[in-house]
Amino acid sequence: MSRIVTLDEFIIHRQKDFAYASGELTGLLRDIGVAAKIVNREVNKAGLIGILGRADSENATGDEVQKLDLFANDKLIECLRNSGECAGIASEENEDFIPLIPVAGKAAKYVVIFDPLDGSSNIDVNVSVGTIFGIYRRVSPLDQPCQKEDFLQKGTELVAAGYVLYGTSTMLVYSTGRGVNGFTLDPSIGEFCLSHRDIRMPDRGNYYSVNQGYYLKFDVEMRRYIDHCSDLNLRLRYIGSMVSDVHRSLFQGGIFLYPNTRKYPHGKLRMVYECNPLSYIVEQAGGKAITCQLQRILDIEVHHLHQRESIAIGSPAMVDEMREFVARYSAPGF
Ligand code: P6P
Repeated sequence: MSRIVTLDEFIIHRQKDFAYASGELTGLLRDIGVAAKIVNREVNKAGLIGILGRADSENATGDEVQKLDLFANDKLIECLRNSGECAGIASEENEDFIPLIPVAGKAAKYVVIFDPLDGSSNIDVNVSVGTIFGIYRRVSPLDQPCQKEDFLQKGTELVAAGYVLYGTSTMLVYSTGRGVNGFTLDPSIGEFCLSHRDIRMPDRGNYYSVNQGYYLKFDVEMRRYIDHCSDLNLRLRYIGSMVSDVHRSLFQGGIFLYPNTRKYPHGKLRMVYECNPLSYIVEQAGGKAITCQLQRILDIEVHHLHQRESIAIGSPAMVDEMREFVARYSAPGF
């Protein structure tokens, strides 16, 4: 049996990958790990302590906010505020970004974006949800409060991204640009332990993931590709939590689609704290992530915090095949 490698130990060991690393990113990743453990504790007993149910509010993008969303948001902000390595935060739950006061006068180099609890409509029915995060190096002057442009960088500028999946077990999966590694929380010792080293996404899989209920609202080329998946007898799996559906594809192969519709002409999912961080991880694991208009997600210019985009993300051979369908059926005459 191989020895336990904790997340902290792994992060510190991997710091040597960065020639000029001085520990800030290491500290930030460890702080996010702590916040994940705190959120996990509440997610796992949400049904017991009355934090299920709606908080009677809507978030920045109009989704109904569940109490656990607010709890997760508050805990992540609290951990990052005290970190000393984070200059500011942008969250799905907050309309604008949140500049953080320097701790002990130290000018933090990084900003953090997150969706504190993705898929929160699943909370009340005990289906998996997740936290998605990304870390950018600031582009604004370090001796001033962070600015909006720090958060509107392209996905290619991410220095790290990851997610925590609160499922049958709690896993933290992250990348700092040198591959993807997964850590499973061992509640008996309260540590995330290395469980999936150097994750590689299968070239293709037997699953496709899309909200079939919107089928008639998709463009014809997307309907043709979805028909093709059905013709191949692929299995439809759709959890209603992007991080859960992408996590399955990461391990078993597959493709997740959220095409544009009349209700969401640019797609529903948010670039900053859903599409970019998950696309960063998927590409690091050998997968692909493009819009339904065939642009690479990570190359897209981001103009506002809650910018939406269509997405097709997953196994490279399946994303390539979807690209061919879109190119073929979106040509004039179809
Ligand atoms: P729909 C959750 O609200 C989310 O942002 C993603 O996690 C999920 O994949 C999608 O929206 C579900 O949206 O319209 O299918 O309910």
